[in-house]
Amino acid sequence: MIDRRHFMGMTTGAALATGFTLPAWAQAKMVLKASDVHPEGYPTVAAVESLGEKLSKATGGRLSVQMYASMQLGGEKEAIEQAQIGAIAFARVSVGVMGPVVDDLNVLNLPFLFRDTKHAQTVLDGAIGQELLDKVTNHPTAGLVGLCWMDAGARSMYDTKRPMKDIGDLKGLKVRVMGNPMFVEMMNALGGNGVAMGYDQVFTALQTGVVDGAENNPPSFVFDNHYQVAKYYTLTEHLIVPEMVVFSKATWNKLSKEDQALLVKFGKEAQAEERVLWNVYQQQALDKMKAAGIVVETIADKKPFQDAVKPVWDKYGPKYAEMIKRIQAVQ
Ligand code: GTR
Repeated sequence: MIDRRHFMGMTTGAALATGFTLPAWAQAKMVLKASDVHPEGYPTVAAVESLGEKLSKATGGRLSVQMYASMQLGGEKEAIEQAQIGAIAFARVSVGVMGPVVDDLNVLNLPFLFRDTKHAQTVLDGAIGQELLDKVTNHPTAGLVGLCWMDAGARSMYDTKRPMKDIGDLKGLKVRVMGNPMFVEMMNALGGNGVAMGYDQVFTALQTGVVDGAENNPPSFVFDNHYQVAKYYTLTEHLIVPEMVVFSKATWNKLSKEDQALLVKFGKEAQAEERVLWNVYQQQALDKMKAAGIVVETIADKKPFQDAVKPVWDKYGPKYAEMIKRIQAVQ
């Protein structure tokens, strides 16, 4: 039986300093802020909001989630930084931008690593997925907890200039990539000019001609409105980059073990929920592209693209050789 008087007047900070975890009834209300670059209704946003509702319910409203969608708090680099200092709790970001923070994740950013999206899902749902989440949590300086994965399909090229029928059509195009040197090198190896830039700047850059194109999955292309300025979409499917929900370690350490366990549980559920929503959104995006008259090119033979990115594999592959082998072995 816990004696309430024992905890009376003890601040959360004091309790932590003495190694105590305050019982649930004595813990302060917390509004956990979450950031996502995508708008309301997008699968990742909806899944984190659903996690928040469950958390509120399970804690009688003591813990809740406030979602800041549509880049209200900036791009993904900003979200990661805000989570690191504890200004926000949840950052839903791409592994593309997490790679430079937690090097072990960069293996997932190798072009054409996964055979298809199903392969990526099986890897992330299994032991490797958990191991890589733990790499985030146990990283000595990242200041983040790897909570769960989110699907993001496959990324393809799009541009404002011309239909891309084969790899030669990429020549000379300035193509925006995520802020990670690996992607700049990938784009240059493919014949384009890779320009790294935050997601929050992409629409304007396409509109003003700062870049000629970008690459992303159909839902991002459509629901973040890039399709209004880039009319040519080419199914290169060169990257299957998963996404993550990372949680601020500064905030995590203020939570009781019970609350942390709730977050882990609801995180896993959010991962599954997002996948279902993703499939629906992916189809909606393709339908919307068609209705908007977007020229969609399919690439029958991806081999020239796969061959072209060999320098990226030569440079980064050896470092991740063991993990690559394990990933490739997953059926
Ligand atoms: C989207 C992804 C975002 C962001 C964006 C980008 O597919 O959902 O997290 O990484 O791509 O290209 O920056």
